[in-house]
Amino acid sequence: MQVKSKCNVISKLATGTGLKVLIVHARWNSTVVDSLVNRTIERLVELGVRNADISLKSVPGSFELPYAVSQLASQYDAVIAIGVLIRGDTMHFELIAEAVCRQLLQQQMQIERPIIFGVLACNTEDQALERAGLIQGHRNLGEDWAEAAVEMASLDVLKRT
Ligand code: RBF
Repeated sequence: MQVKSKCNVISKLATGTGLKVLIVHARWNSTVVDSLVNRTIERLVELGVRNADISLKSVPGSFELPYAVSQLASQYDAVIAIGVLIRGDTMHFELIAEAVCRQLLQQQMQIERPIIFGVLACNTEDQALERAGLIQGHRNLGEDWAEAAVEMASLDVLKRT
C-alpha cells in the first residue's frame, strides 16, 4: 500500500485575503532556495494573498533564520522560514538543523505568530533538488508551506476577532 505523503493541509475555509506574510530565507544553496521561495510566493498569491502583502528578507545562512524571525515576525500574520541544509563532511549539518528547528518552534510560541518550518535537511544535493521540484516528477514543497501559512494565520486572525 502506498502511504499518502501529503496531508492536504489547507483547510477549505482558509483564505489568504488580507493576510500579511513574511518569507525569510537563507542564501546558502541558492538554486534550491530560490525555487522554493518562488513556488511559495506563487501559491500564496493563488490562495489570495496580495503580492504587496508578501515581504521577503534574506539572511546569510539557515543559522541566521531564528534571529531574523525574532526581530520581524510580530509585524506579520505568518512567517515562512526557508533554508536548505545539505549534509557535509563535518558536524555542521546536525548542529544547525537541530538548533534552528528548536529555536523556530520556541519563537512561534513566544511571538504568538505562526512560523512555518521551511528548512530542508537533506543528505544529498539530489534530495534537495527533488524537494524543490527541480527534478522531473517531483513536487515543490514551497506550496505546502504557503498553504500551511495561510491556514495557520487564519486560525490566528479568528482568535483575534
Ligand atoms: N547554511 C545553510 O543554510 N545551509 C548549509 O548547508 C550550510 N552549511 C554550512 C556548512 C559549514 C561548514 C558552515 C561553516 C556553514 C554552513 N552554513 C549553511 C551557514 C550557516 O547557516 C551560517 O550562515 C554561518 O555559520 C554563519 O553563522
